[in-house]
Amino acid sequence: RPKLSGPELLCQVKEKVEVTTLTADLQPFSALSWAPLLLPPQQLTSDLGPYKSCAVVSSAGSLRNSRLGKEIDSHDSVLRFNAAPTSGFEKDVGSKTTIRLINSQVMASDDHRFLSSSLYSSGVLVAWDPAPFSSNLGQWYNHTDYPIFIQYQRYRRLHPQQPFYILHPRFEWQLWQRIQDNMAEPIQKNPPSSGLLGTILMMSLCEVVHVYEFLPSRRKTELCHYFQRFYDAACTLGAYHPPVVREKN
Ligand code: NCC
Repeated sequence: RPKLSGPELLCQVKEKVEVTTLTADLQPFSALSWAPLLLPPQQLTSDLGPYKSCAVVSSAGSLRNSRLGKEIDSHDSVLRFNAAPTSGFEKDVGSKTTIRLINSQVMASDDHRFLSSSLYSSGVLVAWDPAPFSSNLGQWYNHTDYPIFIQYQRYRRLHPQQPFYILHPRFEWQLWQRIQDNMAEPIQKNPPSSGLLGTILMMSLCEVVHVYEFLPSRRKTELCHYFQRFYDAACTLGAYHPPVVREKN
């Protein structure tokens, strides 16, 4: 099977992967009492951007002592992930947060205090849940990995003014398919990481996207996250999350 070069693969992703979010008119949501009130009427891509320049800030430990904060903040739009903080780390990661992409585990776990922590209250929120491959929205709705919809409803009622989108699982699996089609051997049906989802999301909103430390640079370290004293090379190389190795390759 012909392998695509990096630039060819990026062009193919842009052409074939559609960044879609849930809207109130979709089945089964249109028939649920809460959804028309709380889900956005429009797609994220019609509400946000276009931006000239964007930064995608991975949570990698190699951002620590990078002094990239000013450069990151000079972008028109900055995307961050999960519980990654800026407070106390401004020199290295900047302070601007335009979009925060969170997985459903963050929304559901008590440790993250998702409903009350101020970490989540600035910028636009975008959430995703690892939906089963080839399930329809109704099947996924009844069997989410973590209780994304319960937490979404709670959060929206507490913060009705903050824009908050949920990625359509079709986006996860279309992106997974691009990775699979570029590999010789079959890979596990696990959705891509937040890092890759966020990068492709920004490619649909921005003219230029700069991605910080998603691919290990000369700063590579065993420190897992820039904000925690936890060391494990597997964080960067992807041993916990097998598709991460593939998406980084
Ligand atoms: O660690 P995580 O990812 O929140 O990191 C966000 C994105 O940054 C990139 N990254 C991170 C660390 C590192 N050393 N190198 C990196 O390139 C990755 O692209 C990553 O996606 C996730 O993808 O959502 C993930 O979430 C965590 C965890 O759920 C949250 O941090 C909340 O605690 C997952 N960790 C575990 O389940 C233990 C992680 O596997 C994937």
